[in-house]
Amino acid sequence: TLTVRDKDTIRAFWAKISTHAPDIGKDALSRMIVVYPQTKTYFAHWKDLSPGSAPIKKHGVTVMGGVAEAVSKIDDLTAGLLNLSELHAFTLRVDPANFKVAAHNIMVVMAIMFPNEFTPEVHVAMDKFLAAVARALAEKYR
Ligand code: HNI
Repeated sequence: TLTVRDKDTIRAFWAKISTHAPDIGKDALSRMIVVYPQTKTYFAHWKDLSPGSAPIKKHGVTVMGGVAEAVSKIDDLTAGLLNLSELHAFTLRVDPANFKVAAHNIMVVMAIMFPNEFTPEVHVAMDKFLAAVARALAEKYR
């Protein structure tokens, strides 16, 4: 569970980096598709799946918008992300194992882009937070 301190750490880190969210999303999605090619199947309808392509850039903004929403609903992620969970479960049918993959890629990019801000304390709080987001997104699968 996220402690009060974890939540403060996430909010403070997010406040520092959120203006760069579109770049984080673009790089994280680009990496996810290259390093975990099984995730490509969900985006097969896009014309260009190469790193940094227009649809990747656009969807990076969308996904990080979801992360921003999660930060704002950090006290009740299950309720806060219910609609997003329903969408991924019933409409998109994304294998929930991939939420962990997405979380990992987002953290890798955060660490690269913000080496000084991404301290071990931020790292552990972010790991816990994104795991909680992944659990909340998987809620509607069962
Ligand atoms: Ni995800 C659409 C957020 C992980 C595949 N996704 C969205 C939308 C948001 C979002 C927000 C847009 C919703 C809407 O249209 O109302 N996705 C998130 C978040 C995570 C995540 C916050 C995890 C951190 N999504 C994943 C993963 C996959 C995924 C791991 C597949 C590998 N998502 C999709 C697809 C769409 C999508 C596919 C629709 C895209 C499109 O172009 O139609």
